[in-house]
Amino acid sequence: MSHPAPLPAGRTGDPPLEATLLAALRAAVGPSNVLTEPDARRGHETDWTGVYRGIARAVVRPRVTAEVAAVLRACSAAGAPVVPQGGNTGLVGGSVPDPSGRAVVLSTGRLRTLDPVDRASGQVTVGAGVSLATLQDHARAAGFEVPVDLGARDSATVGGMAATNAGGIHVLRHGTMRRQVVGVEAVLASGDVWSHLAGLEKDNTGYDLAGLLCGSEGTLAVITRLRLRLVPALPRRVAALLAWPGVGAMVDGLASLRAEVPGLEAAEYFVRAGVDLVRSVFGEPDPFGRPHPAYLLVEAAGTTDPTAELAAAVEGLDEVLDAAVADGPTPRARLWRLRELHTEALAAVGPPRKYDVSVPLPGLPAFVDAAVDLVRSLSGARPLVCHHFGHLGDGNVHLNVLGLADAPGEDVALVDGAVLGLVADHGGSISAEHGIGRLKRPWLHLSRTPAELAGFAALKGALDPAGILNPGVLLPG
Ligand code: FAD
Ligand code: 2HG
Ligand code: ZN
Repeated sequence: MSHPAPLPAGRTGDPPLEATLLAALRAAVGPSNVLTEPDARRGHETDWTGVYRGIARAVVRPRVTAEVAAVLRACSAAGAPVVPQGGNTGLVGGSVPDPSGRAVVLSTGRLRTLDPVDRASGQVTVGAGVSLATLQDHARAAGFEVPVDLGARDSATVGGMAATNAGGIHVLRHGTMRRQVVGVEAVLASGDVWSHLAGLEKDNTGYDLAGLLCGSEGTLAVITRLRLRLVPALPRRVAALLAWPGVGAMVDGLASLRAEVPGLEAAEYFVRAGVDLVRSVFGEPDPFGRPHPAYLLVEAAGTTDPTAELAAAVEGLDEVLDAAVADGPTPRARLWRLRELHTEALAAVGPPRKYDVSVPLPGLPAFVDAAVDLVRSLSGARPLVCHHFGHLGDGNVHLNVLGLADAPGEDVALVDGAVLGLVADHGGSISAEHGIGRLKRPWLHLSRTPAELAGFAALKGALDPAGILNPGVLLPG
């Protein structure tokens, strides 16, 4: 049996209340699923980037919805904050506790039910803790595909993806996670359960609670199950890496590709500095015999082979400097590694400061130039370097600034304010797909009006009046 860890300094602790809470949590999920030992908690206390580190009072691992409800009732009674956590791959610090040692981490890893795919509706009901990769295998075995895909697929959970309204590499074809969610089961701070999983395509019976929870980042309820839309698996696919003289040329070229290749599923961009970084960290081969300023990785899929259609469209693009076509799984995966390894390569030389932003597509080339110049101009004793890459079709740029890892908080805030202010000046959003979390919480006013923020506060107050669900995340303090 595990024993309660000693209270860390600064933890509020009326011992009888602490004992009551732990006893209630153990009664809710079984003693072996209440982790209080530091070694057992550790992996749940630090986020993927390693930047956000906290202390959990306990990590609880419920297996079914009723257990989640019992955990939330116990935490509500004790006034204990609750941090819902899925695969802990989030990139904005929203999935880990703060350093106070007061919060209980509710890990969804054991909520792993996987119903058979409903072939008639093309939908599936799935537990929040199921990883994307597991769901992909399940869907493919039935001839379907999960519409959302992203690099963290082996660990990211469907609950976390809904809670962050994840985007990824297929948004241009299928939209973000919110569009795939046709039903939800979730537990409120009170322990009350919302369950609306029929997945009716037509269901005009009031507020869209499933949609409300998408992007709520664990602040309104704990998602326990989801009814998700699938799409038919397309058997034929082709990828191509296209080299360009710059980002502006790529944006123009992408407009033609979208018009001429109806099966286009992905359009991801990166630039030479990113290729150099990925090659230096992972030893990947250079995709072409010579370096190029900018690269666009496109993929098309269909019931018939889309290669000829894609090749014809590429042929008509004047500004393409080089092209590599990959129509088998292995060469395609090789091209994708160049794009998907950016995050890990940056982590290896970082940690970087991450700015996941979106801007209107026509203004994207000017925006990235301005961002790179701005960051350079903010360099102090140590130079700041701004990498950028992203989901071009969605106007989604991932700016990653290196050189701020050990900088004082006020210097980091200065760069945050300048970069995110630039985004707002370009008519963009300060969070395209990763969410607000702790990272961007002070800057939410750049993308939301006071009236909208008042609406957020009203919703939060109605659903979680004591504010126990993920305090310090998303909502301005
Ligand atoms: P966590 O990190 O555990 O949690 C994220 C947030 O959701 C937290 O606020 C948490 O409290 C809340 N939450 C988690 N589960 C629940 C639940 N069941 N109920 C209520 N709240 C919950 N993101 C993209 O959008 N597109 C990408 O292309 C992409 N690529 C990535 C590549 C890499 C290599 C990495 C490391 C991350 C990437 N991400 C991407 C970010 C991340 O994978 C997504 O945000 C993902 O949706 C997080 O899922 P998770 O299960 O890990 O959630
Ligand atoms: C991606 O698109 C992810 O690869 C991560 O959203 C982006 O590392 C990043 O900034
Ligand atoms: Zn992304």
